[in-house]
Amino acid sequence: MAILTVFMTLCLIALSSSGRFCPTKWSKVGSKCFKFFNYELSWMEAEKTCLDNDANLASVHSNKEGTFISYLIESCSPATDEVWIGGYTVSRELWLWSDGSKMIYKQWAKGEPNNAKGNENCIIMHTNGRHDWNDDPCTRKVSFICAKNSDPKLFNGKPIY
Ligand code: MAN
Ligand code: CA
Repeated sequence: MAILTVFMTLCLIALSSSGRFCPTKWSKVGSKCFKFFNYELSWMEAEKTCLDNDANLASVHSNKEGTFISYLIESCSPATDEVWIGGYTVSRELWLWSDGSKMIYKQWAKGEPNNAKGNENCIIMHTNGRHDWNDDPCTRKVSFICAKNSDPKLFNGKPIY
């Protein structure tokens, strides 16, 4: 019995470090784990909360990821219609992802990004049947979605020696 328990524990450790699973309360799509945080923070505070969870605000690289995030939020909180994702800019010439990945796929809503208030340097994603983006002031308090790699060996830019 004891041997079986040890074997099963080792097996579980091997499987979870192989990236087959996400931690409890995180949902897996492809190689990534997502978690919706159902309270409102500024973009910066939201990113800090993701970092505290070994994650970043979510980067979105495909229609599939956008649709999934929108669906996840809708099922957790139907009243939520926008969330922070990890997109931001410093110069307005270049949009960046806080996890360091390259922003190639873009899903701007019609007329966006418009920098309407002159300081719209962070990206919110509309939810509730949509998953298009708007640039908005980073100081706005909005709920948010964090993401991390399901395989800890691929963890967000952290070197492996
Ligand atoms: C508000 C803000 C802007 C956005 C417009 C779209 O003014 O959320 O960021 O561009 O609405 O109408
Ligand atoms: Ca805008």
